Amino acid sequence: MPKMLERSLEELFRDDPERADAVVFGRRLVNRRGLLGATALGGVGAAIGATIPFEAEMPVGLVPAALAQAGAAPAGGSAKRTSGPQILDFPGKEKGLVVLGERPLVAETPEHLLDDETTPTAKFFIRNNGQMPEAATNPDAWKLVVDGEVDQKLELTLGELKARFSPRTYRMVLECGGNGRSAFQPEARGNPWTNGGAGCAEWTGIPLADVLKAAGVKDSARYTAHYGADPHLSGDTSKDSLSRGMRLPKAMEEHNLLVFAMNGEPLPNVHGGPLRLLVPGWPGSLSHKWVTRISLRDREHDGQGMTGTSYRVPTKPMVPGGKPDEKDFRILESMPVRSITTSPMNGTRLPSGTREIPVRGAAWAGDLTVSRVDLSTDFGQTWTPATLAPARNRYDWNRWTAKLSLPSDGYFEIWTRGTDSEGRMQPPVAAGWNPQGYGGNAMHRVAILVG
Ligand SMILES: Nc1nc2c(c(=O)[nH]1)N[C@H]1C(S)=C(S)[C@@H](COP(=O)(O)O)O[C@H]1N2
Ligand SMILES: [Mo]
Repeated sequence: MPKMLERSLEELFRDDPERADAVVFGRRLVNRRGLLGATALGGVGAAIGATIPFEAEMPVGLVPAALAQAGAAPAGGSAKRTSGPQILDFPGKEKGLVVLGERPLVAETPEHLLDDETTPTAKFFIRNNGQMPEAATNPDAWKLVVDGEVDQKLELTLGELKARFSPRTYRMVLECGGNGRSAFQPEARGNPWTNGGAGCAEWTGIPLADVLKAAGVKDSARYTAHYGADPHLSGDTSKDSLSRGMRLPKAMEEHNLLVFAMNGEPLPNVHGGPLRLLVPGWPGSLSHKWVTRISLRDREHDGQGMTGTSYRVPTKPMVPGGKPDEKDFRILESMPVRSITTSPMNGTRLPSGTREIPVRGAAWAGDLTVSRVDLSTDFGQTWTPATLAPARNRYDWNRWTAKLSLPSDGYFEIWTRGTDSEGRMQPPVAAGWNPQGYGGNAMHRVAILVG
């Protein structure tokens, strides 16, 4: 259908969901509530071009996934966007990543490109806050300083790090704190990620804890502070483009690595090479790229990205779109559970008569583990469990598979819902609105058309 109509429907759903529902699902409203004539814009047929076998189960006000995410178009109805998605053109990156911002460079991986067991570097999302530094000509000469609340300040080159400590390799999810943001209504401030601000690669590096222990962690140490070589966007050398930190107990976990290789290759510049931190489970912003200094502090860090509403979420529900009271905010730590369908792709058309469909995807849950993934094709009335492949190590994702049956031809949505090891499930819509849209983990919905 034409882009203009998609846009206006999206806007209508946002501004007046009841009326939008009446426009798109006019026929259902006639049957159930007698509100509208059956001719309202031709109802379902005009909007989607198919019957909806489970139309009666469709929640009022739901934007059909086929309209909200038509093709590879980003979800969330960002009114700023008038044309289709901008596809990233960057050396070493596959075509298909979607640019969310050019300065600084930010690009996400649409869900269907996260279909590999291990996310190839060519498909891995990019998130910069500042300017990208020049690629290092002599990686082993890269310098890291460890100072602050330590017995002995350390200054190590990457070469020395590799020689002095034993590297580990883990497959771990790296996820931006704002992943899922585009599902918030009203729109939250920041890059409008769908679910593509995440990837799961094999990271090789030196455990941060080993290096901190070598420096000698003082009793007074409470928090880390991370610094890197990327200049602030403004060029102002007195400002950091980012400087975040974490509580000491998290910092001492064995999976935090000072990474120098990604998927078996030297860490590329765009991902923070030659040296970055990888702190799994918590917002990606802790995984400092081009890392030059890690300082231990005797109090919560107050660097760029630690204050105000940055990487913070409300401790009590706030009115969506309302004014934040910063005293009711806490630092976002573990990321929430998320499951994505990586095949079929949103908008897939299947031959008439298809009654069974293989579905696969991935799920992860911050510091926790995934206890189950369930799928629905009838707008959440009934659920089918997926089979989870085991995680290789802590912080790995679980790949999952399922077979779903379809009762007839028509328009369906595949909904996937992850449950974490504490029993928390993904909500159908983004819950817990906050000004910068963190923690949005609405269920992933994929539209398919049979026939
Ligand atoms: N030095 C530095 N490190 C950084 C950033 C940055 O802008 N500068 N962005 C952070 C954010 S917000 C995320 S989500 C991840 C993204 O890592 P990637 O670009 O390798 O995917 O890097 C983090 N590390
Ligand atoms: Mo991020």
